[in-house]
Amino acid sequence: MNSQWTRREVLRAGAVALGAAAASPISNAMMHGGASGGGWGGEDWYPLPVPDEVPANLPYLDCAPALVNLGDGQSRRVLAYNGQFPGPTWVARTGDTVTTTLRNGLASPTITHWHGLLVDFANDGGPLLEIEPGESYAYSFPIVQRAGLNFYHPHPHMLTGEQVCLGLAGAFIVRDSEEDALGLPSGPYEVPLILRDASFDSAGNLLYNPTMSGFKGKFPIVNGTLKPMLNVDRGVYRFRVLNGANARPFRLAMSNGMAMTIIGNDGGLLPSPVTVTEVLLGMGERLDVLVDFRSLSTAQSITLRCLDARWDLVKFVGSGQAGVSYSPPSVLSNIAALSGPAQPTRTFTFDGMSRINGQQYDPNRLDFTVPFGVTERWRFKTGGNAPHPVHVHGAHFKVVSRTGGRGRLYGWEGGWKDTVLLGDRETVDVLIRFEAYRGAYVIHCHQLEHESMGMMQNFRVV
Ligand SMILES: [Cu+2]
Repeated sequence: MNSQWTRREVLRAGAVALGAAAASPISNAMMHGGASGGGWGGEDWYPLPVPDEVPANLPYLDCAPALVNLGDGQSRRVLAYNGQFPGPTWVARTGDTVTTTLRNGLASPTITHWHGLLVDFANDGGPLLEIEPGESYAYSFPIVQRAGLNFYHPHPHMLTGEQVCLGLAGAFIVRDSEEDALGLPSGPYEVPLILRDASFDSAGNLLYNPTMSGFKGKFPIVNGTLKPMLNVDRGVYRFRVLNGANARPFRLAMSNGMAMTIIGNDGGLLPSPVTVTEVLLGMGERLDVLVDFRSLSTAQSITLRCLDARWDLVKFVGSGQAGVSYSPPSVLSNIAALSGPAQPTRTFTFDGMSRINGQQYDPNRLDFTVPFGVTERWRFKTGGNAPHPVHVHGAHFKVVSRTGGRGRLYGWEGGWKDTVLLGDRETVDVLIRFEAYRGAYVIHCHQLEHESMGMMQNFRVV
């Protein structure tokens, strides 16, 4: 074990805070539980910000400590992409070429992975490509997939959980003509909601203090703001929802029980809209959701909640202004069928908190090879310590069955996925075919403490 590994294990073993350089007393609301920490309700709400948008060609993507305001006016220390928390939202189209240079202004190795984007090994930002402090890494890749919401975040060996928790994460939106043709709500009526949780040290800075069940923050944060509120017009909104938490699934519902219409997930549009009153979103998963506020009267408010944490995530307040009407068509996208083997080609058991098929990740070990262009059936199983959101780099997949545990698939798990939630005692089968690139990729648990502790394997598409 070299000294770098030893240092990482030390980092991993204890709480990591970002120092007291920006010392400012934590607010009374925080110290006394406020509304965010203790359940429904609350007093102070702050405007929901929307991250800045950047194009495919961005000269630099800087990772560095920064001071940010989470809405309550305090200056708090985080790790940020280009000084922003969350990082800027990339917006690009199918066929565009993404170019940027990542610059590591952190005190530890990092690399940025484009979760959900189909890119070659050199651009995938996996743990084999990490760079040291002060180094940079040039990315250049075409967008070869359809529209959808993706997720960029660090992926260095054993440090992903810490760096994401301390603030490095952002959204990457791909658009295409198929999506354009639907005429979905846009402009102010299309709003990203990047969900996560957070804890703070005594100076109010972001704190990484995972426990045996992973990092569970005391407060929800949406788009980098505590207790955000959004004034909404009487119309339909399109929310692009990303679960950017380390270890917390969100069970989403509106406070008045109203329906939400899910039109897309990790891999873009669903075949057809799915109407729900609640939806469980695992770490790393995304949703494209329409919410109809046409019946919300002026100054009336409802919230988007996490039922499990008993948190109000975002408060929506009726503006009284007219918005847009929108009803999705019954067919959103013609998604080609994918047929494959009836029996599993490979089985992956997610064991304990740090192993797949009994082994912890070794960056120097190749765990398996996959033939290019061949449809395989992969089976994911676990004996416990779930939820394990299983994420595969290099291809999207179709979820075909879930047995044990919840014992069913959900409508929002249709279409194409890159992350699927594996619950206790569950067995989930997916059909997957690597047809974008040959090369080295990883499969891992997106409970980021599990990943950082070794619940990951290397494979090569050949
Ligand atoms: Cu896991």
